[in-house]
Amino acid sequence: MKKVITYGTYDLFHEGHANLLRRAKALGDYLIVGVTTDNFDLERGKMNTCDNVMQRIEAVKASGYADQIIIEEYKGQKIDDIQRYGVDIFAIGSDWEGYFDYLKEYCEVVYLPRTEGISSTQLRAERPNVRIGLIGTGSIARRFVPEAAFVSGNTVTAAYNPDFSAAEAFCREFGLPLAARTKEELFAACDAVYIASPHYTHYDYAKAALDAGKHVLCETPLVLKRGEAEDLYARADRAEKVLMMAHKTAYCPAFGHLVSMLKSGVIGEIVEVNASVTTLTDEDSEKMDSRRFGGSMSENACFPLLPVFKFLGTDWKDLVFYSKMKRGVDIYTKAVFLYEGAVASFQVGLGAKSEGNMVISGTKGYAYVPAPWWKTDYFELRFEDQNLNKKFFYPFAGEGLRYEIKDFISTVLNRDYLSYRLSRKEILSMCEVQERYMNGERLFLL
Ligand code: C2G
Repeated sequence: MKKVITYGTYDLFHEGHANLLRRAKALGDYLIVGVTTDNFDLERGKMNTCDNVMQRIEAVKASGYADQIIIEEYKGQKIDDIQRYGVDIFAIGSDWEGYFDYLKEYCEVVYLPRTEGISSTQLRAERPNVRIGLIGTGSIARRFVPEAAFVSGNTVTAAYNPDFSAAEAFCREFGLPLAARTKEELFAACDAVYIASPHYTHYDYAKAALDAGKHVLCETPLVLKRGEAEDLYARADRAEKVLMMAHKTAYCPAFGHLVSMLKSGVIGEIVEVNASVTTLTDEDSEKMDSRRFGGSMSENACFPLLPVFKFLGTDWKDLVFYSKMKRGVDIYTKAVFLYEGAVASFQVGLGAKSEGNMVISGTKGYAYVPAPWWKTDYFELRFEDQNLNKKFFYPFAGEGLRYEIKDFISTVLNRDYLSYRLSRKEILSMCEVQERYMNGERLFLL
């Protein structure tokens, strides 16, 4: 019996895929089809698949050509599969011509003609598209536009800045069609906004956008008061629009895996979380301006608050802040949370530097995430018996914003899609911590 194997993503299964499978099957008697997992696609930079792995497997099955379906989850797996299943022929579309010649050592390699005029990319482009308007054209917006291009189902159509010339220059540089003169003009040109303006302006912009019926993706911190966040969520619910905080760590693959792994008990009961984020900043920067609610807490605290809440919850018993001030802003703050049976702390700084790592301690071992932990592709689990230590690697492509953008677009397009990476409760608690800090509750000055 001649065994043939072929691989693919098979997103939005189409005639080209069916032709390929038919031709592959005709090369032998038994066809094995490898379907890539969502994680493997993320790893090889495919951010734009619309169907998940189960839907893609179902589509291959429904074609009727596959005698066996397997999943492809790691680089180099093809060599293992060919040997494990005793494969005679590896077949793939001619768009890969030459690329898989290294498999000739293990079996025959056949490049089959590709069907012209149809592709998943083309089908994805015909699907509903979310038009995004940018509010604010600073450094984070500059990173957002190229990152959004990796995610299907969106187009950045316009940008607004109260300083119109800045918006114009930005649109020219990034090839955006419209520099809006007013918020209203921006709203008219988009379905969703990405708010990347200074944080003291977030509430007003988010409110205006939601009331205009736009979905909102807002940079951290969402707002600095719990009541304001509650009000924004009420508006989002009334308008049936998505309100999401753009917290890149919450959506990046490594952090998600770390959360699920530790929740499964691998380091035992968690007794302490400590994380630090310091970014030395020019004293004259807006981020250090007391009139604009600048400072280390408002700029950076949303990052370490994420692991604190993910691992210990939002039900803390006590919270104390220690701050070093300069010109009316905190240049360095340490916060300590007391929980039932655990403690958490974090350090944030704009005017003092510290090691930016994260350690989560448990009764059986600890997790260590090296600096900068908030955009990590790697973490370690460490134990008393060092032979048990393990290192884990996950993709963190580019600036890492593409992961949150992907979740935002999926949530907007598939209203039943539940983004579980960062809950409303956690976001409200982040705002509450900011508010307590601004009110000087349990704050000690150094
Ligand atoms: N294909 C085709 N004609 C098209 C489109 C795709 O013949 N118009 C073929 C591709 O050449 C490939 C298969 O259909 O053999 C699956 O294509 P994709 O889903 O795009 O998967 P791909 O990214 O090519 O992954 O490990 C995965 C493999 O490397 C292939």
